[in-house]
Parts: sequence; C-alpha cells; structure tokens
Amino acid sequence: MRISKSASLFAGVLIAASLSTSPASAVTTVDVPGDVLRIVEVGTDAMGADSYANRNREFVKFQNVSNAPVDVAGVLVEDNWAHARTVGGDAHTCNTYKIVDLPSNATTMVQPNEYVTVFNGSRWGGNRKVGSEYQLFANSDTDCGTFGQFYNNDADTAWVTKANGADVYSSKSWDWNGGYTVKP
Ligand SMILES: [Ca+2]
Ligand SMILES: [Ca+2]
Repeated sequence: MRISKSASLFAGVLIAASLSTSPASAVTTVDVPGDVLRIVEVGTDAMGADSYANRNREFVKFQNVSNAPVDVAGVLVEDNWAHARTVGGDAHTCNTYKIVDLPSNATTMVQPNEYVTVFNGSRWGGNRKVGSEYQLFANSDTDCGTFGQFYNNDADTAWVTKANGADVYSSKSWDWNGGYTVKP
C-alpha cells in the first residue's frame, strides 16, 4: 500500500475540483511530502531464529526518488505499532528511529537517488556510508519486540514519515509469511 501516492492523487483531485468549481480556500486538507523518499526494501524476518545478534536482518531501506536534495533531519522510521502511537501523540522509545545526522556528511541532506537504510541492530564502528547508501544502526533495545526485532514477520507496515508521524513519505505493508524481505 502506498499511502503517500494515494494521498497525493487525492490532493490532485481536490485541486482540480477547486479550480473548476470552488474558492481556493477549499484546498486545505492534504499536506503530504509526496513521492520524495520511497521505501524500496524492508527486512522483515531474520533467517532462522530471531535473536538480539541478528537484529540487522530487520531494516528499512528508502531512496530519495525526487530530483532535489532532501533534508532527513527528524525523519522517523517505524513499525505500525510505533507509528500509531506517534500519530496519537503518545510516542514510545521502542520500534522507532529518528534520524539526527548522517555519516560522511556535514549536513542531513540526502541527494537524489541516494539511499538510507536503517538497521535495527548495531555495528562495530557505528553508522557509515557505503557508495550511495547511508547505513544507520538503530541499536534496538532487547526489550522492544522480540530481542529487539519488532517488524512482524507475517503482517505489519513500515513507515517513513516526518517527525510528526502524520506527514508520510512512504509506507510498505505485507501480509504474508515465508520470506525474509519485501519490496514494493
Ligand atoms: Ca521480524
Ligand atoms: Ca526468523
């Protein structure tokens, strides 16, 4: 499911309607970032038994598919549980990661076509940039989900949003069991 896409289409319908029949004030509702940061892959299930040691098999990878740099400061990467809490004004420290900086980058700007991958585990040496991909490590707490793994294997949604949770860049849902990653 592509929330941002459908919301953008809805906004377009509203704009079109207002141009033909309504005052401009009718266009007030949808303020989504649009198709800018797009999820391209989600790691949902570590191969074999899920453990604290293989948390990095859970990840969310997204790409700047726009033609301009995007500031990702404050961008949230969450599962469906954490996303609902954030939107409801009751954010939790589990199952959520907020981007605060980027490795090998003096700013928080992601250039067109570059990727950001948020892994749930940790890495000796911390965050790094490999080629056109920023690799960030959330170091999910063992108390979150199952040993720090929190994307449901069978059915869940990964979200990439602005800091308020409500402005959605991209989401990816799945409702199956039998693979280790999902792609749109
Ligand atoms: Ca999982
Ligand atoms: Ca597993």
